[in-house]
Amino acid sequence: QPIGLFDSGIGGTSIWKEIHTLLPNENTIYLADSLNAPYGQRSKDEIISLCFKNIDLLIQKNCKLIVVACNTATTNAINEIREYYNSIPIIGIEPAIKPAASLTKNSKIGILATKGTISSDLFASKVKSYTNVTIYEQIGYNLVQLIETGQINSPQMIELLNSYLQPMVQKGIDTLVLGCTHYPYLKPIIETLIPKSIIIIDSGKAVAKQTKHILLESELLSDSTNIGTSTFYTNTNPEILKTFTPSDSIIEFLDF
Ligand code: DGN
Repeated sequence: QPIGLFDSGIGGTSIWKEIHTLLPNENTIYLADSLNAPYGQRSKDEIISLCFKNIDLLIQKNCKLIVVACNTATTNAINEIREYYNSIPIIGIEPAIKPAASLTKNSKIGILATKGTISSDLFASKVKSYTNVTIYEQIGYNLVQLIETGQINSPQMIELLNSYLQPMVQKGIDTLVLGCTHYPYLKPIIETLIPKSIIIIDSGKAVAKQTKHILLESELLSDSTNIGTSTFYTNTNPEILKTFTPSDSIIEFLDF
C-alpha cells in the first residue's frame, strides 16, 4: 500500500523528497492539484472541500497514510480532515515555528508563508502561544505562482523575494522559517539575499521522521526488500512536474 501526498501544485514534492529519502522502500502517490492552485488565496471552506476531493482519490488508490504536503491546507483544514477521515493516519505540515523557537539566539524569528496560512486561525493561535520569541510574519504574494510557472530564477522572483525579506532582515531576525512547501526550492536564491548568519529552516525532515514514526507505530512500514515506486498525478500539464521529480518517476495526467 502506498503513502499518499497532495499539494496545490508541485510544492509538496519538497516534502515527498524527504520522505522518499528516509523511506526508500515505500511506494508513494503524489497528487499535484495544480488546476486549483494556489490554495493560498482561497476561503477555508473551499480549501476543505479541495482537500476532501484529493484524499478521497488517494484512499481510492489504496493509500495507507495521507500526508497533507501543504501548509495552507493543513492550517485551514487539518481538524476537519482528521474528524472526517478517522480510520487512516493523517500527517499535516505546519510552519516550523517550534524548531525555530529553539534555534533562535536573539528570539527574533521571521516566517514567510502564503496568505492562507498566515491568516488561518490555527496559525494565529500557534504564533500567540510562543510568548518568549518575537515572530515577524510575511506573506509571500505570488511566489507560488512564479514557481508553478517555471520562473524560479526570474528577475521578478528576486525582486519580490528581496522586498519580502529585507523588512525581516532589518528587524534583526536570526532564524527564517519557510512556511510553504514550495519555498524550499527558493532557498538558493534566499541565501544570496540575506546575511549568512540567518538560519533557514523548513518542515521537510521533521515530517519525514514523523511519517516513519507513524508507519512503525501502526505496523504499516513496507518490507525492506521493496523498491519504492513513485507516482505523480497532475490535473494540468505534466511538464512542470518533471523538473521537480527524479527521472525514474511515473508522471501522469489525471482528471481530478
Ligand atoms: N505549498 C502550499 C503551502 O505549503 O502552503 C502553498 C500552495 C498554494 O496554493 N499557495
